[in-house]
Amino acid sequence: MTPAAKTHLVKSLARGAGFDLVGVTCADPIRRAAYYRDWLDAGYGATMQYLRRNVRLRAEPARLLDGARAVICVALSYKRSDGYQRTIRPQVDGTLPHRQDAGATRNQRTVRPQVDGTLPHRQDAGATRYQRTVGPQVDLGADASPVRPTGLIAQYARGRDYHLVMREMLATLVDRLRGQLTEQFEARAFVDTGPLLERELAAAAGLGWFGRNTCLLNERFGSYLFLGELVTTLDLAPDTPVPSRCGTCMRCVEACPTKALVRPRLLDASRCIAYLTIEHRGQIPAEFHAALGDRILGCDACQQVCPYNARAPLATHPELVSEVIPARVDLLQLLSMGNGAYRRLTNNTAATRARRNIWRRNAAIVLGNLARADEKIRSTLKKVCFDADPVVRSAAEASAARLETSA
Ligand code: B12
Ligand code: SF4
Ligand code: SF4
Repeated sequence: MTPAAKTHLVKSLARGAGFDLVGVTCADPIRRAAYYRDWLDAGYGATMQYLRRNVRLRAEPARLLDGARAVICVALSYKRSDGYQRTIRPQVDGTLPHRQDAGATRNQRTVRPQVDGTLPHRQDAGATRYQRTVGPQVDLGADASPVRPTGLIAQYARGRDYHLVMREMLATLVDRLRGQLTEQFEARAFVDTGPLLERELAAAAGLGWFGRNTCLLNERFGSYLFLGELVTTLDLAPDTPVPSRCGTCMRCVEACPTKALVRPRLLDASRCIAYLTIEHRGQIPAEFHAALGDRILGCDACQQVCPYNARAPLATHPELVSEVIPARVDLLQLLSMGNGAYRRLTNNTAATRARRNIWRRNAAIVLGNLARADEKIRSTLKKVCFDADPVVRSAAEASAARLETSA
C-alpha cells in the first residue's frame, strides 16, 4: 500500500474511532524546539519542573519509538454550551466592575512585540503587568440561596478524564489498523502526559494554528480540543500546516484576567489561573486572589471570548460532555471536604491533578471574592484559619481579612 493510501486509511479509521480531527506529520526533530527551551529559561514555566525533564525527547519525537517515521495527531472537541461568551461573564449582583477590573478588557494593541523575535524576560514582562486589587464578585448561583455560594470549574475538567477516554480511542485505532494493514508496525500513544510538544505536532499536522492565547485552534472546531498522538513506524504522507486565521483579533489577550498573555502567543504560566489553581502547590500570591473571581479549577476566559468558539459545534463524545463534576460547585462543601468526598467529586476526571487541599485552598480564596458574605461564610473561613494545612490556612486568613475590609 502506498503512503498516501495508508494515510487515507488511518484518517478514515481515526474518524470512525470518534476523533473530530486527524492529521499526520513526520517524526523529524521539531523546528521550533528552541522556542520551548527559551520559554523555560525565561521562567515562564513557573514551578512545573516536569517540563524541564526530557527536553531532548520533546524536540525529537522519533526518540520515543525505535524506527518511528510519522506522528498521527488527533483532536477531540470538549466544547460545552457555556463555551462562548461575547464578553467575560457579567456580575450577577448588578454591580459594575471596579475601574481596575474594567482594565482587564482594555485593548492591549499597544503591547509591542519584540521585533528581534526573542522572548522578554519575566522581569521585563512585569512592565506590562496588571496590578489588580479588586476583582469580580462571585456569582451566588442563579438558583442557590445567598448562603450557598458556588465556584466555577473549567470545561476540560468536568467530563470523564480525557486522558483515559482518548487513550482508549487510540488503542481502538491501533487495533483497527492492525486488522486492515498486512504490514507489521509499531505505535505508541500519548495524551498530554508524554514528553511531546503536542500543540507543535498538531499544528505541523494541519489540525489548526496557534491562537494568540497559545491554544491550538481549528477553523471549524475552535480551540476546545484535546490533543493526542500516535508515534508510529508506519510510512505516511504528511499534511501541510494551515496559516493563522486570527487576523487582527485580540480578544483572548484582552480578556485574560491576570494578564498572563504577556503578548500574543506568549504565556507566562506563573500568572495563568489554570496554573495557579491546578499546578501550583504553594500559596497563590495575593495579587491574583481577586482575579480568580469565582474560578475554582482551571480557566476558560481566553477561550470563551474566541469568535471561533462561538461558531464551533458542541462536543458530541458522551463521556467528555457528561457532567461528572458540575459546572458550579458549592464552596462551603469544598472547604470542608474530606478524602472520601474529594474522591467522589474527582474520581475518573482530569481534576484529580489538583489534590484535595489545593481545591480547599482555591475555595477559600474564591470565598474572599464574594460580593456579599453572611455570618456562616465568615465563621467558616475563620475556622479554616486554624486548618492543619498551612496553604489552606493562609488562603483562609487572606480571604477572611478581605471580607472584613469589604464589610
Ligand atoms: C504545561 C501545560 C500547561 C501550562 C502552560 C500552558 C502553556 N500555554 O504553555 C498551564 C498549566 C498554564 C496550562 C493551561 C491550560 N492547558 Co495545558 N498543557 C500543558 C502541557 C502539558 C505542556 C505545554 C507546553 O509545553 N508549554 C510550553 C509552551 C512554550 O509550549 P506550547 O504552548 O505548546 O507552545 C508551542 C507553540 O505554541 C509554539 N509557539 C509558541 N509561541 C509561538 C510563536 C510563534 C510566532 C510561533 C510560530 C509558534 C509559537 O512553540 C511552542 C513550542 O513548541 C500540554 C501537553 C503537551 N505535552 O504539550 C497541555 C495542553 C497544552 N493543555 C491543554 C489545555 C486544555 C489547557 C487549558 C485549556 C486547561 C484549562 N482550561 O484550565 C489551559 C489553557 C491555558 C492557555 N491559554 O494555554 C491542551 C491544549 C489543547 C489546545 N487546543 O491547545 C494540551 C495540549 C493538553 C492536551 N493533550 O489536550 N497547560
Ligand atoms: S487560561 Fe485564563 S489566566 Fe490563563 S491565559 Fe487564559 S485567560 Fe489568562
Ligand atoms: S480570540 Fe481572537 S486572537 Fe484569540 S485565539 Fe481566538 S481568534 Fe485568535
